[in-house]
Amino acid sequence: MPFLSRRQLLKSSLATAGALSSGALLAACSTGTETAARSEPDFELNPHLTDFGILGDRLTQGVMSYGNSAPPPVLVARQGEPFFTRLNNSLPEPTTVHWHGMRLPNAMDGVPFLTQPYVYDGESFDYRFTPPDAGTFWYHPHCNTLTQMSRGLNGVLIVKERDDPGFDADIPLNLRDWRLDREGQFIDLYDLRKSGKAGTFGAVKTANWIESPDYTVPTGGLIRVRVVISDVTRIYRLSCKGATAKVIAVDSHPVPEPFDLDFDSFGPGQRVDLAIPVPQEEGRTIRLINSSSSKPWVVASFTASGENRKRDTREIKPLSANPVQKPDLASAETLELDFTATAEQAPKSGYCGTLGFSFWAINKRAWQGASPDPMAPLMEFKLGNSYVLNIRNRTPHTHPVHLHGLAFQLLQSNKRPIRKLWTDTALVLPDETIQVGLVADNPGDWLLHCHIIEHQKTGMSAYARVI
Ligand SMILES: [Cu+2]
Repeated sequence: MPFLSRRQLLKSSLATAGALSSGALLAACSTGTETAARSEPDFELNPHLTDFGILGDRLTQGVMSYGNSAPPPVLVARQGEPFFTRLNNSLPEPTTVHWHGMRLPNAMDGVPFLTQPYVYDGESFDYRFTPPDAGTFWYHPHCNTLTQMSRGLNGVLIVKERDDPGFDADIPLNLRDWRLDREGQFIDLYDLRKSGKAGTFGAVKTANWIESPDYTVPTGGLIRVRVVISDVTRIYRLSCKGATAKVIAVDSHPVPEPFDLDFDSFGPGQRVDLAIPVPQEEGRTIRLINSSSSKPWVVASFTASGENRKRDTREIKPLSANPVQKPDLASAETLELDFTATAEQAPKSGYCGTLGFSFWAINKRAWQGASPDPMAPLMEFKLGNSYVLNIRNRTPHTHPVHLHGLAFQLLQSNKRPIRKLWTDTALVLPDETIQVGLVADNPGDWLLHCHIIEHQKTGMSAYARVI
């Protein structure tokens, strides 16, 4: 896999600094001031190669994890309080950390060549930001992404609300597949023919690196389950048996009125927070089920145990909204984004884990998402202005369309009724046009890409500049 040498990088990092808007640098500086007094990180992430028993005692070799152990740690931050994580790279290749869904200073966004240089083996990088929003987020590399994520580098980040919403248990579920053979060893991480279609799926399906784990939860309690779809390909269609699960947040943002989980679809990169009333009888089990493939399976289950907490389902209330600015639709400029297939071709330059082909494009441009000479931005937003984007999927496959650094609101679809939720990742169906609105309130260069990583890495990537 080709990577830039340090010498090549010196040239490109100057270009990166030039590409950053002065606003982005200002934002980065202000974060530094806020946290200047804090020299000790809240967390250290040490990406490294290890062996791990995903299939029990058949140790999988060449797994990547972030902690001193595996799976990657669940990081916890607090809304409105400085958060500081140090990345110490112990992999034999460069990496970075992207904080998915986080509205943060551009220099902390973790995209090589666009927002920061590579972090090589033996080097460290400090990520400092203050999360404005509470909710469920996640973190992953944006360098050699398909390999590093497929081998294990994707973890959950919880930003706690200022006021405790009062659940009896809080369970993160990191959902992902593994491309393993029966002996538990990695097979080819993708099949190029599938990259030009829905993407390549893994055979071993896990939650928190366990196949169908069962968690003990308080009898009669109210539990919060934070589902994170960290898989590189799979779209989930979730339902719950044994209890009525209420959706209380999607993609970190609380929903105005909790609604029943009813075979709702969530794509790679997306999160859904569920409030689930546990049965009042000890030993009863709740099952979270995925039905997006021909054979549905239990993603995870929860078994009631201990004294009856006798919580009332009417205690499930909307969470406090995050402080997101609503777009002014009357003054908003409308931009068109066409997601299409493209003529198959090899990219001009191949860095940072390119798959060596282009199959996809946004507005007729195919980009691998990371190269020493970034293409011009796909669109420029004026800082503080409102925009409407018509995201048009002209392909026969569903695409989870992710925008870094900014939250946007789903407005309408030409195919189906949709909830006007706030998000960072819109799941756009074949032949669907989803209209979204946003305020460009965060300066910098923000990546826009499909979160099916094979699509991202074969052309379905671009970036927006807020200046
Ligand atoms: Cu896609």
